[in-house]
Amino acid sequence: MRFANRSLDPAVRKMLGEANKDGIETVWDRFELQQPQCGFGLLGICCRNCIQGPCRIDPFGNGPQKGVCGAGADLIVARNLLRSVVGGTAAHADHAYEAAEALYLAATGKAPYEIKDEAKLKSVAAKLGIETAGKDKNELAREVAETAFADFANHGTSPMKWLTATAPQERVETWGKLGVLPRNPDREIRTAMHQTGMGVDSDPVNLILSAVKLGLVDGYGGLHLATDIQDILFGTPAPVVSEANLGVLKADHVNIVIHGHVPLLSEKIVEWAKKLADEARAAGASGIQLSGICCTGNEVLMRQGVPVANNFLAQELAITTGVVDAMVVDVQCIMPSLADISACYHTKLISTMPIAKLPGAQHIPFETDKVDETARQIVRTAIEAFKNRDPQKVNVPDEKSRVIAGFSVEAIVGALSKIDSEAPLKPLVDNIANGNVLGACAVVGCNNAKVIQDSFHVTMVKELLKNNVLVVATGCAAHALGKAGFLTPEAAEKYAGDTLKAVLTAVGNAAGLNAPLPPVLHMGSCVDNSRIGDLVSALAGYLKVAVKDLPIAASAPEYQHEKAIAIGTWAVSLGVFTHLGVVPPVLGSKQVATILTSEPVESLLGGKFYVETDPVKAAEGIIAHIKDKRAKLGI
Ligand code: BF8
Ligand code: SF4
Repeated sequence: MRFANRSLDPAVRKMLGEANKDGIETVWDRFELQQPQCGFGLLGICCRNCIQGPCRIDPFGNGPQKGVCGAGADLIVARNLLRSVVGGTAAHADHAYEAAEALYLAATGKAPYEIKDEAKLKSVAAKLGIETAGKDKNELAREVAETAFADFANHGTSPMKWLTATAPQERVETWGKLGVLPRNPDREIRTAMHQTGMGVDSDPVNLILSAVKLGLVDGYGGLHLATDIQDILFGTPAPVVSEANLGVLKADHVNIVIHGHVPLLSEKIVEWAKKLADEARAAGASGIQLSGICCTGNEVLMRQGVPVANNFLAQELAITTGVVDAMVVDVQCIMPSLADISACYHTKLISTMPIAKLPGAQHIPFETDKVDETARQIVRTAIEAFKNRDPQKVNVPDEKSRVIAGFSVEAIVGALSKIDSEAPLKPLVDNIANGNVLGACAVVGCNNAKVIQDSFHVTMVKELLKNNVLVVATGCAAHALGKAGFLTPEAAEKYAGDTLKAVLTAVGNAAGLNAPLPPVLHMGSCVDNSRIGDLVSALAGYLKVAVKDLPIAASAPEYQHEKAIAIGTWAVSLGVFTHLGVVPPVLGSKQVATILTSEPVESLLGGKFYVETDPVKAAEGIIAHIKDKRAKLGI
């Protein structure tokens, strides 16, 4: 089939054929034009940190081995790595801060959000040591928001409260001994930028330790803070049935595609799309169809059941269906090319955030206190645009798959408690101990133009399931697996090994589904990797072992973003064996590559990176690791 070298997704291949005919350039065309990509960059041995450069180290040893200042390959690679982790961490910490600010404004009556999940509010407050008795939800929410602000304004030496309140005690002690406990997200980000500047730190090992520290900022000051606060504001997800792939777009509806990461505006768009359905009908549409791309898509899928249009690599192709009346973007993973593509259609591309403007887009600013007006204006703009559709350009592929999403830790524990209400984790742990479930793997992260879209996710997950490894997923990986049909009870029948299937069936029946649980549990957006961290921390706590001793792994098979590097660094720091399916730009330094993937980092942190670019071999490596951990536990 045409474009088999670009995507596994049949809808994407079809749309690529159409785009090609119409002369529309996509991410894959630009990727081809970039070949061959710079070898120095791929190895991580190019430095632009001062204006005496750029300096490049000759990887073959014949040419220069030092930059102008004397920096060698190990130093340059370590500095570049730390800057990537800083970039990813800054994105997540900024997202989390915005959520905290919205919670504060909601709690003090200055923003029109209702605090939806009082149970989560109380549990977050309790873990932070905030007295909950006798306080109304707004008072408590204000105190929780102020605790988040206090972490960002911590000028003392104590570590971030969100971290010490959330991470397993054993980890806090380990990180304390290594001297990597972060104090204040902003301060650590600032210090790491300083540390990596020209003529500051020359020690690659010290730089890698700082990367660990920034990984912890990412995990607790970014991911965890964001998830906790978004759950408080918008509700903790519970299982929800929806659909995924471009076929969710409806030719007779006003289509609004929500794209980006922060759900503060998109939650309101969901609300206003319902309120303004009559206006859409008055404009000649049958209604308003919302759908999501990237992690904002995951957020509204998990909580509202909004279907998913596609994942990262296919964002441009959504517009080429000719039925997207508005694509609304907030921050992160938004291709600048969307402006060029939407200009070929009637689609209104709407930017909303002050730090994410796109020339050619209409900017409708998101302001927390006026979010209702913003959301209403956006929905009305889409309805107006619907009238300008060109019927000649309408081409919606049929493909879509049913998905079950919404597996927060609370939802998973809820399902398990139907089997054992006293000790909900016991059935899972017992089935791991007796080998019915060999182990678990978190499959997370992006698409990357270097990998056939979704193919690594799908091939590797098939192997894992066949070998009775339970899979949890987030981010664009979850979209990929959803499109390919893995988020359904039928997938348990089709892909899971016999013993895993029996466990999924027993839990599904006990939970009242009358069907197996899906063998891949969709746990949310990329910030919701915090949920996976919580689940493994709870399992370790129940078993009274460290996370590093569990028969589990993580994998980012098709990652592209700096955020994924930051999340991976946190996962390794938590003690998780973390597979990468795309080679990170560190091979120019034997020292750095060795530290990250072998004994030194494993003995200090318990986790390590594992790089394997073949999906079947990657699954084998993950399974071997899980078996090794089982043997060490004596199970
Ligand atoms: O935060 S998985 S491509 S959308 S970075 Fe981006 Fe990667 Fe998708 Fe979500 Ni995560
Ligand atoms: Fe070159 Fe050193 Fe400047 Fe980097 S910091 S660009 S290696 S002189």
